[in-house]
Amino acid sequence: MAPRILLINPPIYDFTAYDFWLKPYGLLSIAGYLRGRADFKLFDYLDREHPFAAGQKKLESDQWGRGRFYCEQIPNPPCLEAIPRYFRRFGLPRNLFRDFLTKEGPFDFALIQTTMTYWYQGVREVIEDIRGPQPQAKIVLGGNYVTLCSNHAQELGADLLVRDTNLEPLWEYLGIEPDLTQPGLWEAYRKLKVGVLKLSDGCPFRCTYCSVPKVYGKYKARPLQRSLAELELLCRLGVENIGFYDDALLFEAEKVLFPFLNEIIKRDIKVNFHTPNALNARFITKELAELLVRAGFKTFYLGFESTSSQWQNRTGSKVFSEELVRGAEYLVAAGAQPTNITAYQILGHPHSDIQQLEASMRFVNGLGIRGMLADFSPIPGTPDGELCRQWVDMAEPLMHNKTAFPIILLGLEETNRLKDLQRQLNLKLPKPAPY
Ligand code: B12
Ligand code: SF4
Repeated sequence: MAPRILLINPPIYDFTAYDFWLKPYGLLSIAGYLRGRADFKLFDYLDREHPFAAGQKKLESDQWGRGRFYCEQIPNPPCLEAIPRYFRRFGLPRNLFRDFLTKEGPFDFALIQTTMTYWYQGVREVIEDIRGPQPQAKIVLGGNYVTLCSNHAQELGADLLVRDTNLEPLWEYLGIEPDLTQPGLWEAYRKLKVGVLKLSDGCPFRCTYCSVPKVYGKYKARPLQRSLAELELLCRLGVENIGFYDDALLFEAEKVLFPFLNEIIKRDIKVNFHTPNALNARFITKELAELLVRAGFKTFYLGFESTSSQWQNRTGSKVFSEELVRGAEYLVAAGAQPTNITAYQILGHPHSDIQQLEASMRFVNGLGIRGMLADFSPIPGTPDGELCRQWVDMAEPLMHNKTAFPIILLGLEETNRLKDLQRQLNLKLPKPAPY
């Protein structure tokens, strides 16, 4: 008999969380490789199409499929007590999962997605809730937290940790041969409006604040046919918006992205694409900008971080100011709405002294595009994360929290001032024209 496998995307414990095209893509990809070889059930605490969340006005999606999660306020964890922000549990209520287990169990395996390192409390909650009623279920953890904080993750009491991108230990443990040509198991959702795609793994840059180069090694394109099959599957399921999770979506575009976009246009696929994980403006050419817009890209997030050349050079030189200017110009000329183009800038980076953040914010605003402050999360094993040991206990993943770190480094007043300034600058931009 095929093994019964429970897939879980845990709730989030954090100060803030917003459904910015969030899907448990690693988990769904793995389940896809096992399609037809196991009996799957999915419980996604962050599924806003779940009947509990779907009817609630305040949880409704915006025009691109983003929206708020259901949440409950809870006390700050002791190590974050000094952070004057409300701490919350985001996601479906705990009793829904307990009822689900009673109704749908028993399971042979429970596979749990882990994402941000500082979100491990949700993973712990899920493990606790499975252990009681389902003692026979073997619990497997994989994803970012397990990879970056293996020692810490070991203490949560799972049966297997799948680190990095090597999935051999997982196939061996489950005793199933995967079919690596299969797309993600998106049909596990009963209703789906937002999907995710990834055309490549890794990144050719080595930014000092990022873990991607170390975890993924060399940049590698994924097979085009598999990506197209995944896109077709998402469209068949009724998806309207798709976010790309690539770290370097525009790298070697002529080999990877161009063929993909041309195929979308040829097949007349109508779906809105988004790039929450940031594009590199260096690679935006006139031709590429036009193709992106024609293929249906609607929102463009560009990784910029700072206008200071000293800061740029010190952190990996991924993009320079003139490249942002040119990239934004090409996108606008191709028909992208300026207010749907956003440049991310890090807030609370350990080299804030040379970042000239306020000048960078004004520079971005001067281009007529939106700015967004990306709160810095120190990541263990990265040069900048290691630097942060002087301010926080990096062995406690809660201290990697992106809301907390800028406040610890810059102070509450300065953090609030910069956030207010960003809001004011964005308000000065013209309102987007309706689509
Ligand atoms: C997509 C993404 C996002 C999305 C949201 C993702 C989500 N679902 O929550 C967005 C754009 C919103 C986002 C935001 C942020 N992110 Co982010 N993000 C990523 C990214 C690119 C992918 C994460 C992911 O979904 N992986 C799953 C899939 C896509 O990975 P995969 O390669 O197919 O998975 C393989 C293995 O890992 C394994 N696997 C994966 N999952 C599972 C599960 C199981 C059960 C098993 C067995 C195996 C397994 O199997 C796969 C096959 O090889 C990573 C970088 C990266 N490349 O990993 C950063 C990353 C996770 N983000 C990071 C950061 C810093 C942030 C921000 C703080 C940035 C900012 N300042 O705004 C915010 C925080 C948001 C918040 N609310 O706190 C850091 C981690 C920080 C941390 N402390 O953990 C990362 C690692 C990037 C980096 N700079 O190093 N992010
Ligand atoms: S370009 Fe982006 S993904 Fe690549 S190393 Fe820099 S921050 Fe990480």
